[in-house]
Amino acid sequence: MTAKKRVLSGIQPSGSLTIGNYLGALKQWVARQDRYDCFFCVVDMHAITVPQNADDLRHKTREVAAIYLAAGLNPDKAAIFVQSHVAAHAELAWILTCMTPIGWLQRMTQFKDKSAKQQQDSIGTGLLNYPSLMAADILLYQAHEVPVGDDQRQHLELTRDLAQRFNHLYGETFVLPEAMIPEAGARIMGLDNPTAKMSKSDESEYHAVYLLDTPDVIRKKVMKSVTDSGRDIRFSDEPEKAGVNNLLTIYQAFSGQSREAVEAHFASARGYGDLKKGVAELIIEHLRPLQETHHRLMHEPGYLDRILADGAARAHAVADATLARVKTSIGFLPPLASS
Ligand code: ATP
Ligand code: LTN
Repeated sequence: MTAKKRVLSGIQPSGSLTIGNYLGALKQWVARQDRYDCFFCVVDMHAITVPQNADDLRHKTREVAAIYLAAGLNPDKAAIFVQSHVAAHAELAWILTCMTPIGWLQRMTQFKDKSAKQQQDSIGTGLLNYPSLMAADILLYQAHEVPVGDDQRQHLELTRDLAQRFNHLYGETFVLPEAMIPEAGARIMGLDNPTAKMSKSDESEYHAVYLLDTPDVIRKKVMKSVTDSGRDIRFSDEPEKAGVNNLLTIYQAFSGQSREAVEAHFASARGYGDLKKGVAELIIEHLRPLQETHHRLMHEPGYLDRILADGAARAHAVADATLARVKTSIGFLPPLASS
């Protein structure tokens, strides 16, 4: 029997998860859990690269873990854990930080976007170093595949470059990971501004559909979404059709249908109102079971915490072995066990 390939991915507990997080990442994770050896973490150490309130961070960390389960991840198959519970992430991140040229980090689109939103003198160094930590997350587990949305493509390239650099300097150590980006739903755009990526930390009221939004709120947000002044319901790259394209993409990704089938479905629609109604109802229908399970899990914190403890133990076993090899390779003196 050949060993299963490894998969690792994570989401930051930096806000409430959106349908972008679900379609770009979570849905692909669930689809892989039977065929791969999976590790999924709640990346709280990444979340603190921008300021977080301590109580909110604790709450969001549990909430995100509960959403992983509610979305269909099975803790008997996939290891589900919190990044900061496995110290090897911080240790390997430091080692990789020392090997990461600053220029690589300064070129990252996410760094440029997020640092532009902050006062120059309050940008934490962690925001710049973020990709070295992400590389550590992935390389510790020798992950072959990393299912993520389109915005993470650049970070995966950097991870591969770092792995190659390390392997070249110290001998074959790391598997070179590949980004797995879904065909539909890899880049869901903001409902209020279809030229910007939907993001969980955007504070505008009509920007994102959150996975835990009530049906009424979902209807309201989708009905208010920005479209154009026409009535042509088709997929399109034209900038003015970005809103309609985004709604059709959301429909396609949730329904699993082809583009042609989605366009055919809306061929007899009377206008964008019908399109919006169709999209809102499909989202509501898909999120209902997830919301019910999530609600139940948040009332069982003991159960959730046990799953996270078990996940961290499984993560430790793999991560600590990789870290030990790395430390030996680079020349760290192994400590003698105390007597
Ligand atoms: P933040 O706004 O806090 O930066 P985010 O919403 O961009 O957060 P992340 O935690 O950075 O979410 O991303 C988690 C996963 O969800 C990643 O794989 C990312 O590519 C994916 N993802 C995030 N937003 C979208 C989106 N709009 N469309 C598709 N995938 C997305
Ligand atoms: N940077 C990612 C979150 C993330 C991640 C990872 C994704 C942190 N570590 C490891 C995949 C693998 C983001 O979505 N902003």
